[in-house]
Amino acid sequence: MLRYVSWGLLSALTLLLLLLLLLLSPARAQNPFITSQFSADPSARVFNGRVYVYPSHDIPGGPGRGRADWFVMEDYHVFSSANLTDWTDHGVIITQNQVPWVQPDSYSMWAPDCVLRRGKYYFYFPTTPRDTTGGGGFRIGVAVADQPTGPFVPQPQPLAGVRGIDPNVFIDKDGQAYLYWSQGSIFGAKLKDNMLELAEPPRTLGELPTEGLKEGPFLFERRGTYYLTYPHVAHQTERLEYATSTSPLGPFRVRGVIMDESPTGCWTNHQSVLEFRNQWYLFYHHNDFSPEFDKNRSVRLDSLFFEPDGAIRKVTPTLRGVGQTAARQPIQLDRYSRLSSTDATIDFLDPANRFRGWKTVFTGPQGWVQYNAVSFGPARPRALTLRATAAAPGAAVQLRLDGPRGPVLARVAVPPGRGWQELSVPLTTTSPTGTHALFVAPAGPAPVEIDWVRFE
Ligand code: FUB
Repeated sequence: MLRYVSWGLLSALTLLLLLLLLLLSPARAQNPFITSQFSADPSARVFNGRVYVYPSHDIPGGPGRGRADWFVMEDYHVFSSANLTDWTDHGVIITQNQVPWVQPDSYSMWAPDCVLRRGKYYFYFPTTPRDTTGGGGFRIGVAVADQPTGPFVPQPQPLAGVRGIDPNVFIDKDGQAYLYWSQGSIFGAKLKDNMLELAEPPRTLGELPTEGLKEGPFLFERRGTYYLTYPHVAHQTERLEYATSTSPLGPFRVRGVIMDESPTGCWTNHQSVLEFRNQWYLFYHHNDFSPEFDKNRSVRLDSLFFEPDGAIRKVTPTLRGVGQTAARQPIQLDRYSRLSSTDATIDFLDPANRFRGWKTVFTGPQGWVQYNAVSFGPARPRALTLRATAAAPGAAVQLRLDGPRGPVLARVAVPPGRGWQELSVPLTTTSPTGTHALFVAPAGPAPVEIDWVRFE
């Protein structure tokens, strides 16, 4: 009897553990860094030494679910990471049909923000109200929690005196909090101490470009300079720009471009800027999982640097993202640092389920891919496993350390016609420690596709 009870208990515990693991499943590193769903408009914050990202959550529209050709967003998730590499999805924190003042079928939960003030987390979000007396359009609501992951309790009414989207809250060194938002232009006002009311009438931050849409304000302070960052349509689509001031509400001086327009035409971009462990980062979005429809976006992050005079150095978007990748985890070469311009391409692993990620395809002998900052640690690996597929005989792959002339780590033959295979080979005598780049190229005449490589 006891044996049955223990088995029953054990199975229940195992199920619980599996459910927990599923809920807290880490996303993959590199860009985009959330790979289980669409995500946009990332507001990144450090709370208690951990990075939290509050993005919008794009979903595909359809009958009874918003407009198929527009942004469709019904809820918000929060994600967190201790190292900017492994991300945990903490699940839904606010849903459109659980906020009293929100039109429950509006699917317009746009770009949010969250700040910590005296032990409480204040989550600001823009969406469509039920009550449109006094004018239509977006209102901004607040929900309050004791933890960064919630549960968040929404206020019964949206913020009085505020109409628009893309709320951002900045708390200055003296404790004064400011709310910024947009509606064509960018507005700002002091918040009362309760974080739930404006302390003064809003003002337009008027020294910004007058032509072209501006939205998505995000303000931060560094060494006494207040940086107001914002997407702006200067030409065709949004690019990220910034202006600086010596005070949170200006006057601002336009300083330049942080990130150029998307090379592939994603119309929106939306940023936040964060310092974490003495390095600055730019969080932004692109439409990686949905190249043909730019209203299903994905959040990314890259390092950001300042010039000696305080100017922001323009950020070039990368797939590699930030940080080191552990050699003993699958290394996604398709999030490369460099890719040859001939005989190599990146494609979805499964076009029917793009969230399964990408593969590197070598179509000819000139192809190669380089992946930087792989961390081997102090213990030397002995073997390499490669997940690959080849259709024709003669396919093989060679891995080198550091670059095209670096020492060869392994050569792996890929047997044809067997679909995706995990192939393990011992490493050559050059088995590395420390941090290195990997350089991977075909070593045979036949085309070959690689999902990932991993060291053991
Ligand atoms: O995500 C919906 C809207 O697109 C945001 O509110 C804007 O900033 C733009 O990213």
